[in-house]
Amino acid sequence: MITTVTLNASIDKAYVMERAIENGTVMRVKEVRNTAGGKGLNVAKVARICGADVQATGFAGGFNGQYLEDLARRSDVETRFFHVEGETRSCINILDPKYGSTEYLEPGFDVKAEDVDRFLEEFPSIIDGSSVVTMSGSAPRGVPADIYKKLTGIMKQAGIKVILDTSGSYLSESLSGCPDMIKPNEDEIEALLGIRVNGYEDVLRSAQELHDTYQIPWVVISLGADGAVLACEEGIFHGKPPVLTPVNTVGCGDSMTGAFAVAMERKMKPEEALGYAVAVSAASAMSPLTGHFDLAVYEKIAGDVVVEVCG
Ligand code: TA6
Repeated sequence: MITTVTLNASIDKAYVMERAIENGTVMRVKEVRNTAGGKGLNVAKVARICGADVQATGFAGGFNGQYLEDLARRSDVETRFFHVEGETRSCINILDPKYGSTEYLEPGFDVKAEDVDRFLEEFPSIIDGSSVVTMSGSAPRGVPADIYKKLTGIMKQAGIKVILDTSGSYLSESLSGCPDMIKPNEDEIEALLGIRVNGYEDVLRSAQELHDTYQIPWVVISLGADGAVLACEEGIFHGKPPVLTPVNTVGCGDSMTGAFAVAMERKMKPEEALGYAVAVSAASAMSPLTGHFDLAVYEKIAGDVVVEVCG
């Protein structure tokens, strides 16, 4: 079973607009799509479509929290959220013909120190039976920056594989906990290493440096339409999808994380895992729904994904 951790879960609301948004005016939304969101829920939904057994945990609250869990269960994802005071946030993704996707991410509720402590106490039983745990996205106010490092320590003790996809101090404070995989994007690499990433060679060098410095087995750098680079013990690989015209790229990084979790659970070799994750992520870009892909679209794309040896 794969468990996904979403400390700052969200009701993701996609607004499909008839025409370009005009600030300062009244805009009528053509279609609203509500999905269980927050990066970890997108990871969970995609891992489920890949065929894994999945449960989602994290913090949720209020009526929105109940709605979030109901939405997750409608995607066949079991839920074991830790309920706190306050209402689970919403994240708005406005899709319009001129600007594409514009996201408004609410900060979420405040979490009390005692709730963080109780979640840590319950965490070993929550993840019991999991082979892989993913931890994704931001954390609500009140959650300490080293939370992911603490959670990683619990999982390492239980012999469970850990995939971490976050940013800022939540990422930098967690690397010494040595997760099995991280998936920073180029901006997160620059913040982590204090450098400018100018071009492909810098991406390869940064991935290798993070792998060597922190002994993280799989360092994945997502490159959007150019796929992703993976630095690991076996070398550096680049997985490239075919050229596509995306429908909705929000959550594609989360889809990649979900596919890597499935690949890890199925004990795929690095190159196979990279090709699989790049194909799933590309297929999710062809879906109007966040954290979703069509298996038939994946089948069409998978054969055209190229995995190159870079080093
Ligand atoms: O990656 C897309 C997304 O998961 C959206 O669906 C929205 O939930 C947002 O990211 C949340 O990001 P955060 O970093 O605040 O967890």
